[in-house]
Amino acid sequence: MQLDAPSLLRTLILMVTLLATSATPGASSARFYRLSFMDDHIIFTPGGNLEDTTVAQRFNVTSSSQCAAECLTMESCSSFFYHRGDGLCLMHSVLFLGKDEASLKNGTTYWQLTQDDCPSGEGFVLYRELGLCYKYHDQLVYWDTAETTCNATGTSLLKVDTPDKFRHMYLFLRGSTATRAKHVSIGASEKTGSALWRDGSDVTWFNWADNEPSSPTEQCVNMGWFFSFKWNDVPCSSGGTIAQYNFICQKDI
Ligand SMILES: [Ca+2]
Repeated sequence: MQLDAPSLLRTLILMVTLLATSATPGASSARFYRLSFMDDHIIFTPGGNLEDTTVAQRFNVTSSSQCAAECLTMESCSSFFYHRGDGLCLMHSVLFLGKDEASLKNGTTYWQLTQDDCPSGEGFVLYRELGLCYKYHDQLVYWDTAETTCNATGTSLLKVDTPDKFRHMYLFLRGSTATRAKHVSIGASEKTGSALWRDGSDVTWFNWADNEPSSPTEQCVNMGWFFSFKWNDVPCSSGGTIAQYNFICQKDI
C-alpha cells in the first residue's frame, strides 16, 4: 500500500504515541481488549436517534493497531470498531454492552480501552477524560447489597459527583438496550444524616429529579431511568423487588 507523505507522517506519529503510552515507566499501560461477542457487527449511532457517542471516524486505516493508536490520541475514546476491508475506524466515548442494535458487517471487530488497574476481563471499561474505571452489574439487588458486592471486589459504588461524570454515565446507560430502561444504584446515601459518598466525602453537587428526594425513609440514591437518570432517593435494604436495582461499581485509578 502506498502512503503519501502526510499520511506516512501521521502514521509514524501515532505509532510513537502508542509506544510512548505503553512504555511510560511506573504508569499503567493503556491497551485494548477485543470483545468477541460483537464480531461482525457495528454500531454507528446507538438507539437510532439517541445522543451520538461517536468521537471520530477515520477511513483508510490499515490495521486495528493503527485504529487503537488513533483512539489513544483522544481522551474521550473508550471503544472502537474496526473493519479492515473498508479501512474504517469508528471510535466511541462509551462501551456497548450488547449487539441488539448493531448492524451486520462481516469482518468488523470491536475493542474496548483498558489499562492494568482497570481489569477489562472482569467487565470494567476505562474513560480517561474523567479518570473513570467502572463496571455495570446486571443484577437486581438492594442498595446495601450492591455496596457489599462492590466492596468485596475492592471497588465502590459509582461516584457521580460532577455534571461531566453524569453526562458520561448518561450516554453510557442510554447507549445499550441492556441499560437504557434500568434503574442504577450509585454510591450516595444519607445514612449518617447528611449526604455522603461512600468514600466519606460530602455530596456537594446534587442531581435530583423533579419532586425528589421524596421520603425521609429513602436514604440511598439511584439514577432513575424514567427520570432520564437523574437521582431518586430509594430504600437501602427493604421494599421488595420494586426497590432492587442494577448497579455500577467503580475502581479508583
Ligand atoms: Ca424517592
